[in-house]
Amino acid sequence: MPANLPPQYYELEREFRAEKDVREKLRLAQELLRIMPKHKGTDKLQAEMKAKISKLKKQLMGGSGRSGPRQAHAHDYIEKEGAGQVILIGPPNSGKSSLVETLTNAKPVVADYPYSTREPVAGMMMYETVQIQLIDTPPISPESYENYLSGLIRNADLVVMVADLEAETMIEDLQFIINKLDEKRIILKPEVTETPEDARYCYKKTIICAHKEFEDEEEIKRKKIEELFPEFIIIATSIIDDESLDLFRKTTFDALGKIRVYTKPIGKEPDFSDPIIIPRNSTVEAAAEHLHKDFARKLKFAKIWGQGKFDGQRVQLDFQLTDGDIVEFHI
Ligand SMILES: Nc1nc2c(ncn2[C@@H]2O[C@H](COP(=O)(O)OP(=O)(O)O)[C@@H](O)[C@H]2O)c(=O)[nH]1
Ligand SMILES: [Mg+2]
Repeated sequence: MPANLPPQYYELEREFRAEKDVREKLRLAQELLRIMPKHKGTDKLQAEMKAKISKLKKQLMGGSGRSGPRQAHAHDYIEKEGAGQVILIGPPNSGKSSLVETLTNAKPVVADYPYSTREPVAGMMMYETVQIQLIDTPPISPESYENYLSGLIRNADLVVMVADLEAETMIEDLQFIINKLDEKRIILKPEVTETPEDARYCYKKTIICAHKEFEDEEEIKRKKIEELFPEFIIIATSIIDDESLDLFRKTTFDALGKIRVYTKPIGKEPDFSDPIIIPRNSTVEAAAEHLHKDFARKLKFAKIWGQGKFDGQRVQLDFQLTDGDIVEFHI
C-alpha cells in the first residue's frame, strides 16, 4: 500500500535529516509523526519514526552511552500549573526577569547586563483568586537563541513579548524576534482563531508589554510598537508602577480566555478561595463536569448569582457562565 505522504512531509524530513541539534531533531521527529497520515500504508514508517523519537529522547537524557553528547537538563518542557502558562520572551535586558521576580514567588537573576538569564524559571503569579504560571526565559537576539525555547513557546498558553522602551534598537530587536520565531515556524498572533494550514507551523496568542513605560512620557515609543503590531494588545508596564502590574495580571488572565466560577453548597456561603477555571463561554454542565463526570450526569439544574443575573436565578445545563459567577448545583 502506498504511503501517500503530503509534500510538506518530505520537506520536513529533509530538515530532520540535516538537523544536528538533538533537541530540535526530536521536535522535528515528533512533528513528522504528527503530520504523517495514519493508515496501513504508513504503519512501518510510523513505527520507525517512533523508534527514532525514543532514541532521540534517550540521547537527550544522556542515557544512551555512546550516541551523542550528554545534555544536562531538559528545559524544553515545564509542567503547567494554575489557570494558564504564560511565557515571557524578549530581547536582552528588556526586563523579563524583573517582571517575573516582581509578580511571582520565583527568584530569577535580575541584572543590568544582558544575557544574565541562562535558564527558564517558572513562578506563580496571583491574580485576585487565581494563580497564573509565568516563565522567565533567556533573551532572543542575533547572539542568542536557546533551541529549547521553541518547544517552550509552542507549549505555552500565552506569549508576553517584553519590549524595552529604553533601548534605542527597540523596534529592530522586536522585528528580529518575529523573524527568528518565524524561522522556527512559530507565528505570534493577536488572536488565534484557526489552526495553520501547514501543520508544521504553530500560531501563538501574544500580548506585548511596552516595558519601563514610566519614562516614555510622550508615548512615542509605544506608538512605534503599535505601528509594527497592529491589533495586538499592548500594555504599558513598569516594575515601579503597581497599577501597571495589576493591569498585567488582569490582561494576561483575560488573554488566556478563561473564566472563574465559584461554587456554593445549597443554603451556604460561596467558596471564594477555590474557583473552577474553565474556558470562556463554558456551560453550567461543563463546570459541573470539571468537578466530576458523575456529578454532571446527575445534574438537574443550577442557581446562579452574578453580574446581569437575578440573584439565585434558576438556569438549565446549557446556560453559559461568565467570569465571577457563583453557581449552586442541584442534583
Ligand atoms: N526603569 C526601569 N528599569 C527596569 C524595569 N524593569 C527592569 N528594569 C531594569 O532593566 C535591567 C534588565 O532587567 P532584567 O529583568 O534582568 O532584564 P532581562 O534581561 O529581560 O531579564 C535591570 O537593570 C533592571 O533593573 C522598569 O520597569 N523600569
Ligand atoms: Mg533575564
